[in-house]
Amino acid sequence: MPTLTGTVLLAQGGVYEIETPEGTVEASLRGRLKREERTGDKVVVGDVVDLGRGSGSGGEAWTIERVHDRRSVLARRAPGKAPRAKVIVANVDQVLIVFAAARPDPHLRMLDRFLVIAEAAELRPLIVVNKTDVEGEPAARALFAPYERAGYRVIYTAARQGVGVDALRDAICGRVSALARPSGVGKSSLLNVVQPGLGLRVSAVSEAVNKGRHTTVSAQLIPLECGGYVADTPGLREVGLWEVDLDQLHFYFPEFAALIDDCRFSSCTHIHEPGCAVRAAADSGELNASRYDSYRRMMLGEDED
Ligand SMILES: Nc1nc2c(ncn2[C@@H]2O[C@H](COP(=O)(O)OP(=O)(O)OP(=O)(O)O)[C@@H](O)[C@H]2O)c(=O)[nH]1
Ligand SMILES: [Mg+2]
Ligand SMILES: [Zn+2]
Repeated sequence: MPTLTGTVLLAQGGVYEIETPEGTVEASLRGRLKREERTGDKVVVGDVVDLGRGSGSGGEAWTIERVHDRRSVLARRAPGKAPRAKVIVANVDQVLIVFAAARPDPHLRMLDRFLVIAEAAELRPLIVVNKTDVEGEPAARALFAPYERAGYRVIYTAARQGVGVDALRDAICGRVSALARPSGVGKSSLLNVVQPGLGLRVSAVSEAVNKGRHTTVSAQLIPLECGGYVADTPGLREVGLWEVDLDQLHFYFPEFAALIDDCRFSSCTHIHEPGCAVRAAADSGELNASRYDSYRRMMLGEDED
């Protein structure tokens, strides 16, 4: 019965834009699926769906008949009293975390939070450091060295000069990458050089920073000519840490792994216990102090900003 299978690129006001082998089509939810919809995340960006022809107001129209099982999700907390997940993007392979080396200065606390969100969702994080031309690549590399030491892959780019673009292209082609980034880091500029012809609007940095919000309004999947998609989800900042089990938090800081077995207590939270190997390593400089501080703030709930 399904005549076409495709990937949801955009979901807005009950209309879904779907990329299919026959081009991009618009579809609505079939009546039955619509009635099942409770949380607004029955069909989200990134979903693979089967389409059928149904009768719409203007005659024949595409309707979404079935949603394929999701292999991964990024969810945020739904508004309301009871904690409930609202899926914002489905079928993500990796989280592409973009910061600028300068202008705006990287907010490392936010980077650490994005990394924990990715780790908790079991999605591979990839860090992109753009605008390395501003203060030079060595300065950028020094700033992000703790992340490379922790085992994360960091790609250094300068969108204006086209530096690092091949490495970025290799890392995102053929995969679904969810973007996590503050405003004004050069996301649109980078994607425009990764894929000439995309024509994303580039904003003046001062304007973006002053407004304090993203220029991109709704979640959307950007198809790459080389295969794969980039999911630009302005809501990723709101994904937050609500779903992260604090007992597990130390596992989401990979460079802690070699240390925690040496803590005196197996239940060590690495905050106040005597004989804590993690704190000792932070004190001696073996562990990056800023990373440890991020951990401590998340544990103590001091991380809201
Ligand atoms: N020096 C330098 N400036 C850059 C680079 N990439 C982007 N910019 C500038 O940074 C500003 C913001 O670039 P955008 O590409 O619009 O950034 P964005 O992350 O898409 O911004 P929003 O969508 O507003 O959040 C623009 O003035 C760009 O010209 C870079 O590699 N080096
Ligand atoms: Mg932009
Ligand atoms: Zn400890």
